Amino acid sequence: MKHHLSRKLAMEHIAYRTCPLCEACCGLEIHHRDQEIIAIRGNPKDVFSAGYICPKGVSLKDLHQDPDRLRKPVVKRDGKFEAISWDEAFAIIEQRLPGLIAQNGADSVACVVGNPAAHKIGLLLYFARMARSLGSRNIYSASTLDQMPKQLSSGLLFGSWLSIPVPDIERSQLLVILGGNPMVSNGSLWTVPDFRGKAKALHARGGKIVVIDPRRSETAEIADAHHFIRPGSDVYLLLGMVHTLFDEGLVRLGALAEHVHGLSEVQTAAAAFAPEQMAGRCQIDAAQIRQLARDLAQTEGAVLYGRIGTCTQEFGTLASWLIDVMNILCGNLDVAGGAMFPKAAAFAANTEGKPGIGRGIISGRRHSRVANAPEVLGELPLVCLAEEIETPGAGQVKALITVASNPVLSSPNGPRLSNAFEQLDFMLSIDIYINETTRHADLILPGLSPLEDLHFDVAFPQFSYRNYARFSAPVFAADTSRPAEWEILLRIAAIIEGKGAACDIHAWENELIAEQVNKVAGAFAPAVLKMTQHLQGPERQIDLALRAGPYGDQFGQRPEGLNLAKVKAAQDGIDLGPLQPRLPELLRTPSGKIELAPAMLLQDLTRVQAALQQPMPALQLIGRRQVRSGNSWMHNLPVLAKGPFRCTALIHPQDAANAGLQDGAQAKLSNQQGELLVQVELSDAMMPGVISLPHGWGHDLANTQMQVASERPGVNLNALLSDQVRDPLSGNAVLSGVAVQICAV
Ligand SMILES: Nc1nc2c(c(=O)[nH]1)N[C@H]1C(S)=C(S)[C@@H](COP(=O)(O)OP(=O)(O)OC[C@H]3O[C@@H](n4cnc5c(=O)[nH]c(N)nc54)[C@H](O)[C@@H]3O)O[C@H]1N2
Ligand SMILES: Nc1nc2c(c(=O)[nH]1)N[C@H]1C(S)=C(S)[C@@H](COP(=O)(O)OP(=O)(O)OC[C@H]3O[C@@H](n4cnc5c(=O)[nH]c(N)nc54)[C@H](O)[C@@H]3O)O[C@H]1N2
Ligand code: SF4
Ligand SMILES: [Mo]
Repeated sequence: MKHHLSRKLAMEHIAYRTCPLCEACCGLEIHHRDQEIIAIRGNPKDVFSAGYICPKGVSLKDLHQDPDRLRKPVVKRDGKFEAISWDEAFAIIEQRLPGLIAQNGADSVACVVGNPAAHKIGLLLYFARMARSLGSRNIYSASTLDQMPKQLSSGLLFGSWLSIPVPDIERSQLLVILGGNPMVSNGSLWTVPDFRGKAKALHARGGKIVVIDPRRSETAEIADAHHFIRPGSDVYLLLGMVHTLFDEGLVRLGALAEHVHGLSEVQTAAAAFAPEQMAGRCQIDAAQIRQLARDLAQTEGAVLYGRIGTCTQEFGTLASWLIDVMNILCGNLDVAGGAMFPKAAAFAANTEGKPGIGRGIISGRRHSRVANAPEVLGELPLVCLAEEIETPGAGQVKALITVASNPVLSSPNGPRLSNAFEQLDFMLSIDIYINETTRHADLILPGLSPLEDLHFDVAFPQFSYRNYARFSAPVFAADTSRPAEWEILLRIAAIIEGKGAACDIHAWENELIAEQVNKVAGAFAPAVLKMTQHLQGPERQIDLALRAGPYGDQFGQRPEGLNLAKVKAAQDGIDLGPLQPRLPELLRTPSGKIELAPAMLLQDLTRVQAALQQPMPALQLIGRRQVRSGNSWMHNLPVLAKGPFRCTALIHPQDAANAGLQDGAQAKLSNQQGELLVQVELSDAMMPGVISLPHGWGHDLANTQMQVASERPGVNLNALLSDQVRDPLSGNAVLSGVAVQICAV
């Protein structure tokens, strides 16, 4: 009997769970026996990802079990971290933070939020809540290392920050990829699980893929054509293509004609940038530039997709803008097979308010104290953080809260940030590791394992190749003494607002929700609140957003519509169909038009004119993503860390020969910013004159607790990048195309 019972207890279960480790948002099966994970697989019945999984998805097991992952708050005493209780931890925050704010003002506390927050609803929604309570101008995030240029250009064109069109890949016949490598990254600002499978299907129906990249990337390997481009020069290529469309009479706005403002301004602006003048700058033949433009204009179902390579450069906002300009001028926006706008089931600004018109976006409402950099989307550029800590005077940053971010490795001039963090009066990190950044903290508060947390994607359904809704419940129950991350952030907010560390945050949250609902629901508010009162935290937010959303049950007025209970019940997700045309309904610009020629962008072209006169560096450095890696923090997971050493510098054999370097040699990679000792790997996939090194490495710093990662630390690419250059419009860092030298050691 006893034997029988234990076998029954140990039965294998399958839990369904969205992977939070990259933008592909794959639906996974977690096979487990009690607390033991037996296997992690792609869920073949998932309506969105249909069974796809990559090695990182499998690594969720290692992450869940990682002995280095923090389970308890740790406080630094005499230079060493010690585990403490949650009550003690919040008491420390209450002792330190409000006093600092009272003495030095809210701006003296900076917050940095990192990439994993985009994948965790508790962090995403409640970081915003905490930042609101704080009211500091010093809010920073990984967005200014990544996609801020695209958000700014989209905001200017379409009126909201996340109205970013994505390739309708299931119907495209020509996909041109500029500065993205979805075969490795699994897509970005484009949620497209199993890119390889979708590319295969595109080829099977006679379609073509063209990749433009300084490296013959893994995506270029499966493409029909690949063109090298000089790093940082996309703006020249794009201006040459836009010029060609006007020059050769290829502009056709189609159904968009009546919704576009500023066509003639764009024509006038592009006149000065003929492909014949641009070719030398981007190192793509003028004839090739013209042909690319013709192909995009003359193919039914063509789309130009640009990603991080086009953002992390000095002209990031211009390049991001020109990609949309190309799609619009070619008649490829908002049509099947072209660039289309998803319609998310919840949380999308472009489904809220009056359709077709809005307030648009504003930037520059505040400026950073030292560099006078404009605020964009409520943030300042992350490259400005170190100087804000170091520079004395009113408004100096004296305390820091990091939330799921590792800027010492992920931001330019990481070593300077590392030193600056040592000057802080107080540093609090909400993080799961003691790593290169959090080792500087006075206190670290760990979140739950993803498998102990619920999951609902807030942002990615706004960039998905298909519309869908999906929710994952926690796979494992968390230790009841541990708060979820939303509760951690809300409690910190309560402390900042003077409600005390012992505040009943659940009651407070009910008040906050009531305020929010009263504002939008008017007379219906009491009914809406009643319908959702059994839920709390993120679950209540999701239910409210789904019900009010474009497919929602409208709190009972459309009974067939979505709500949280229905989405929860669908373990494989709910398919909401292929992308549909959304113009002009999606627009939220004050004019109700697509603003094709925003003044801020036209003015910035003078900077391009000036740059045309600048010399071009002989050797430039770019980054590289890798399948078994996720920015800076997954190198501690054994299943990903195994295999060959990956933090190598790829260099073209000719450049290697010029520097007297052989495959596998150690070399000094340097510039005015610093120097790194790197292992060289010869590769004819590199454009001559370009070296590629992955980012997120350099795990050899003292006092971290990441055993596996520290065994093969690699080097920190960002030690060679300057924090003094950025795209001035978006504040985005320049991560690509930096001048370097290389020599043998
Ligand atoms: N040179 C160069 N630099 C780059 C890039 C590049 O291409 N080249 N890419 C940039 C880009 S696109 C990005 S997005 C940034 C990313 O840079 P960051 O935003 O700094 O993100 P990560 O490096 O992913 O570090 C994630 C942090 O979150 C913690 N963490 C992980 N999971 C959780 C969790 O569940 N809860 C909490 N609280 N913490 C967690 C990790 O321990 C780690 O400290 O890097 C940028 N840096
Ligand atoms: N396995 C894995 N997946 C990831 C991540 C990871 O670290 N590992 N990180 C995630 C994150 S945070 C993000 S933001 C996404 C990013 O997703 P992607 O944008 O697809 O990122 P990358 O793979 O870095 O691809 C950028 C490409 O641009 C090229 N490039 C570099 N400089 C230039 C340039 O100046 N012009 C042009 N045209 N091309 C250039 C590079 O050679 C590279 O092939 O990936 C996400 N997915
Ligand atoms: S592709 Fe991204 S979402 Fe899918 S399993 Fe891999 S890491 Fe997870
Ligand atoms: Mo990113």
